[in-house]
Amino acid sequence: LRRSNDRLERLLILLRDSKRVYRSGEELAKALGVSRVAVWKHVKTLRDTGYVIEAKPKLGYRLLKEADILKPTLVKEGLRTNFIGCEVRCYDAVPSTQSVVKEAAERGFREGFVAIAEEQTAGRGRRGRSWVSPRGGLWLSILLKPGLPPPKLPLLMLAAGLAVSKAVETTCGLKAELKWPNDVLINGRKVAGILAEASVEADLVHYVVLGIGVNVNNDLPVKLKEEATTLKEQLGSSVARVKLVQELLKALEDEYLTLKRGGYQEVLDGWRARSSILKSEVMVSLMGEAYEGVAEDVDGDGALILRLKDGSLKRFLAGDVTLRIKAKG
Ligand code: BT5
Repeated sequence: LRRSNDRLERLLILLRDSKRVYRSGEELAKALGVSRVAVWKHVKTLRDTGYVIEAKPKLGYRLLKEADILKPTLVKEGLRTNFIGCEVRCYDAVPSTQSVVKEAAERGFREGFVAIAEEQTAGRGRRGRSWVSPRGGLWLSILLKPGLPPPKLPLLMLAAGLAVSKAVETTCGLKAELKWPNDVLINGRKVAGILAEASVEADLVHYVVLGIGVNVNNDLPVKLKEEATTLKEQLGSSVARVKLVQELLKALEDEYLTLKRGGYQEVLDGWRARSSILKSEVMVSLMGEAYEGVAEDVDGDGALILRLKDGSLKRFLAGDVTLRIKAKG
C-alpha cells in the first residue's frame, strides 16, 4: 500500500511539473517503473479523490484541477523550512493529532515532526474543551524541543499565533488579528486556535507538542457560526491547504528560531502589531472569576497585563479574553 501511495504522489508531481501539457502514458509508466495499465489505475484513484485529469488517446494525460488533499510528499515538495516538517505524516482520521505527536515524542522522534489529519474525531482545545475538526480544515501538531526556560514557554503560543496570522495573510491576503492568548480572528471571529502541551520536568522542557487548527474549507456547526469563521467564508472561495500549510510551517520556523536565539521582544512586537485587544476594554475570565479592564500589554513572558478599574495592574498567565468596547484613543 505504501509503495502504491508513493507512486501516486510521484505521478501527481510529474503531472504538475508538466504544467497542463500532455504526458503520454508510456512516458509516465517509464518514469514510475510501472505498466501503462497501472498508470491508468493511479489516474483513476486520483480522480476519485477530486483531481481533474484529462485523458486523451495518443496524447496522454494532463492535470486540469488540483484536489485539496494533504500528503507528505505534496507538503514537502517546495517546503522552505530547515527542520519543521523534516518528517510529515498525514492521517485520514485520528482522535487528535496532539496524541499522535505526543506518542512520537515518547518514541524519540526528531524535532520538527508534523502530524496532519483530514479529520479529528476528538480534537482538543484548552482545559478540556473540544475542538471541532471536520474535513476541509487544517489540523496539525508539531513536535518541538525548544530548550527555552519554562517561564518563556507561553511565548511559543504567541509566536505560533503570529505565524498563523502571517501565513493567512500571505496565502489569502486576509488580515488576521490575534487575541491573547491563542486565538486568530478575522473580522472578530475565530478562524484558528492554538494549543501548546509541554512535557516539563523540574526546570527542563523535554518537548512541546504544538497544535494548530485552522478553519479553511470546512463547514462549521450552527452553534459556532457566530463566534467562528473559515477562510473560505471570508474569501468567498476555497483555499489551497497545501500552500497554506507550507507557508505556515515556514513562518513558524522563523518565529521559533527568533525565540530560540532570545529575540523575545521581536516576537512580542510582531504579536502586538497584530493584536486585536491591546488598549481595548476586555473581560478576562479565569477559573470562574471575571476581571474587567483595559488590556495594557503583554510582558516579556507573554503574560497579559490588565489595568483594572481602580487603576492597578493585574498579570495573567492564563485565561479567556472577551473583547468589550474599543477604548477611545
Ligand atoms: C483552542 O482552544 O483554540 C485550541 C485549538 C487547537 C486545535 C488543534 S487542531 C490540531 C491539534 N489537535 C487537537 O486536538 N487540537 C489541536 P480554546 O481556546 O480552548 O478554544 C476552544 C473553543 O473554541 C471551544 O470551546 C469552542 O467554543 C470553540 N471552537 C471549537 N471548535 C472550533 C473551530 N473549529 N473553530 C472555531 N472555534 C472553535
